[in-house]
Amino acid sequence: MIATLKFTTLLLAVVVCRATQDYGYKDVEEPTLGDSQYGSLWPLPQKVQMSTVAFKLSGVSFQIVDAKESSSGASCSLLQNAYRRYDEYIFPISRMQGQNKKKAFASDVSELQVWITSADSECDNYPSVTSDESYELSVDSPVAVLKAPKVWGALRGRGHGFYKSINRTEIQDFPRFTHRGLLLDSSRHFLPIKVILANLEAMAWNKFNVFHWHIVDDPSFPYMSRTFPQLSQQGAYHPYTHVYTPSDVKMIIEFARLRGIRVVSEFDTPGHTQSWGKGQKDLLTPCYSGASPSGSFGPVNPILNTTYDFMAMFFKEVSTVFPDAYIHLGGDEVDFSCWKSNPDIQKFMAQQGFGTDYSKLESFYIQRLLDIVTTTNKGYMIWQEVIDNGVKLKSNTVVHVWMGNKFEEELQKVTEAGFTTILSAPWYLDYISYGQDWQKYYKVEPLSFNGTDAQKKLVVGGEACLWGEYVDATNLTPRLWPRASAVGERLWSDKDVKDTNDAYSRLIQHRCRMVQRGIPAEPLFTGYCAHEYK
Ligand code: CP6
Repeated sequence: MIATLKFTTLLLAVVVCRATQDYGYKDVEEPTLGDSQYGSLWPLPQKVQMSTVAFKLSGVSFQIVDAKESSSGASCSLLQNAYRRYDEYIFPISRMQGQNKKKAFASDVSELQVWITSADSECDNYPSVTSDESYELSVDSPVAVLKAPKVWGALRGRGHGFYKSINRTEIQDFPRFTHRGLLLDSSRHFLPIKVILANLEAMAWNKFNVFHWHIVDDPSFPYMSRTFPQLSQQGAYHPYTHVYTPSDVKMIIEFARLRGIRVVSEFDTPGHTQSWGKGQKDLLTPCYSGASPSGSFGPVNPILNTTYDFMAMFFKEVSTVFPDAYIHLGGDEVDFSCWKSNPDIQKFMAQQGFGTDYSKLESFYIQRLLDIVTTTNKGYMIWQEVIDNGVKLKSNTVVHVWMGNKFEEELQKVTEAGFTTILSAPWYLDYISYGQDWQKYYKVEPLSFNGTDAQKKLVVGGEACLWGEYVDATNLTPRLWPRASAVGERLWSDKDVKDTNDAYSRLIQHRCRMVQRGIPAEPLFTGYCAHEYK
């Protein structure tokens, strides 16, 4: 799998990139480039002590091993898998070709010992909201030690500066926010599995831990359902090539698990469902033009019992296919015009005493859907409109704040009502502009709203979103990276880590590292990467 990630087979010893400091004139705001005392660390750990004493990793003998005291070892395929990945990143092809037969020097780091300290390493679990991702890394000669209570921390600790040369370092690290997500949209354009996997890998390098899979939407339905195969047969862009089969989905979930990443699927209703209607008769509301049906369809039809029968069966399947404790149920951007045009809906509104308030009808639908999903023992996430419309929610519901205007007020409101929340409003990476917009994402402070400490604790993180209207396999990866890295550091590192000049220096190097490892991350500005050669 990793082999497919390597478009580059570059082999230079140093991983330091420098941009030229003399730009002539500046037409964009430009941070000044100096060397960060933290080298290329990204995202910045909570606590770092780095000395100027540098060690080499001894080429032949360097290895990652289980510490003797570790509660997890050879039988933990998650760890062994991670060792192999990092070994390949550090020594791209020299090992395979049997080169690098140099003898180890006394000053070398010859071993990284990985020590899982808690009795239950959670090796075979899925990552969850409560997973402990903390770790301590001590780099010394001749051995470096990575200590973590659980395997999740060990995964986060790798990826740090294990390059061919490394300073003596002590790191104690843990995330500021527990939910650090990335939304990808596989409906506006089909995203090949390869692209999804490559970006899961890049997510892990940036310490993201949630893949929010906005899998279906209006334009296409690529999820292959066992219970309702006609949904993708009729609703996908292509019934065989542009679908995710059950085994594809399994593979993506396992690939993510091995990197400590949760997969939260979103099946957005009652809006954004045009593609569902192709394979499921009577699911959508027929729109009327005057007294007769116009032939077009609106949101899910909330007044038919068959709708709820379908949803119960569908979400029962989804709850078994996706192991995560949460399902994202959408609930955003419901267009009322079709409901308003339909005489049966009008009659139902009158019977229920909803008057002409269609948000009451929307709430009626969502309420029933939530009750259905509750019977599958899953928690749910929903877009902010659902709470704005006054739907009653289970106390463990995660409210997803996405509307750009006044997100601080929304966070205040949602947390005042006692709900857990995550933020996306400032992080739409599908929007592009000239210049260094990563700084704009970087400068966001999620807790800048008015609220008590208890309210602030309810903000568990955020998600960078890459909506797919203008994105497919050709441009997804460079559009995401390194811009999403800015969000990654904001969600992982301490709130006081906000020096954009220091970030700029580290991010340039981090971006070069991603490029060297085969992720075509776009440049931040003029400059070059040291691993480039003619
Ligand atoms: N698709 C879906 C989208 C958006 C939403 N839902 C969206 C639209 C505009 C902005 C941000 C997001 N493209 N299904 C809303 C959550 Cl600015």
